[in-house]
Amino acid sequence: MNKPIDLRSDTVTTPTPAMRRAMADAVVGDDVYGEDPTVNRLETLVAQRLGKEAALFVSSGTMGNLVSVLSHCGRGDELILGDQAHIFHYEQGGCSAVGGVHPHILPNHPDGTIDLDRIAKAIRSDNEHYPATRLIALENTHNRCGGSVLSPDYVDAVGELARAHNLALHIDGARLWNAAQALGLPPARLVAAADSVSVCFSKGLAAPVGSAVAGSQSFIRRARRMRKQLGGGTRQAGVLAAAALVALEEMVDRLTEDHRHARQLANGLAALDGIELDPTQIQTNIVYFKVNQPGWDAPRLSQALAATEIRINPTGPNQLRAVTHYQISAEQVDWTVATVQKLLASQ
Ligand code: TLP
Repeated sequence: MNKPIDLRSDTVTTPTPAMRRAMADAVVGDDVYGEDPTVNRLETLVAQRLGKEAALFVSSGTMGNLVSVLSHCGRGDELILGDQAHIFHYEQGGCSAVGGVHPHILPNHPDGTIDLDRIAKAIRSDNEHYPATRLIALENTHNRCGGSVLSPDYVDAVGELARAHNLALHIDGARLWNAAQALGLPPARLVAAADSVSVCFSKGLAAPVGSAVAGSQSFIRRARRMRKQLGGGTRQAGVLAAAALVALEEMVDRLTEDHRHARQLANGLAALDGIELDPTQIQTNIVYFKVNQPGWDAPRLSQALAATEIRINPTGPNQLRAVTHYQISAEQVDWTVATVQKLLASQ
């Protein structure tokens, strides 16, 4: 068996041979002067794929989200987002720490949505006591909601609500490519209602580094300034953009394989005594499951698996998350299920 079997995240993927070749051969220039032809080509392609006027290469998904929030909001402005959002949980509170932006969290449903009427009620009226609501943020696919996919109709409805109140809509699309594959729709359709989108090349698409934000020309002009302010104006970034171009051109269609492996893993685990999960809920490449066997909890199972070179992170006292990706095969999935079964049976 090919080991380690690293299911901690799709961020662990390493670049493909085609990416390494493209990186070595990349034509580069100084991107702060706008003179890196490979970065420019990537930004044009991303804007096209997302149906937006322009795009900007950034270092990470976290930077893409922060640059977007800073471009839409000033200090003291309010951002409405789900209580399970990556921006809220895993980005060092950057919106408030760096931007002075006030997060207004609303409950996410398990499918990643937030009730429209809750959003409508959360939008502040014009009153000197209140912060000014400026932005709504959604996440697609939704990481902490099990890789769930937001429907284009839902996103459109949130966009309509945002426009009716003169607010902007941002989509954290770190795994938008997975959502598009799962729905069989072009990514642009999924973000038609959004004023800004961030997407990643370094998750399921296996590029070593890089994300992008997309939106109108005026949004991207501001985003360029915000990226510079954060220290993210990089120079010969074409070596990275070259890998991201391969990611976009060669790695999107194969995401359905990761989704198939996630369903295989979920079906296998769901059949085991001591494991709790509903495999019908798996839509993309993320599988959350619970261990409820006496004597076992998530940290212990994670450690026992690590000792067999299978890496799965605990995400709560009894919950773990496994993520399938380019470097996980069907055989490794079966091996993982069999190992979990053996461990739980051994006490
Ligand atoms: N998510 C990582 C961890 O940070 C949890 C993972 O392993 O899933 N948006 C979403 C929805 C994400 O899942 C992530 C990464 C990001 C943004 C941030 O991307 P990076 O890691 O490039 O800053």
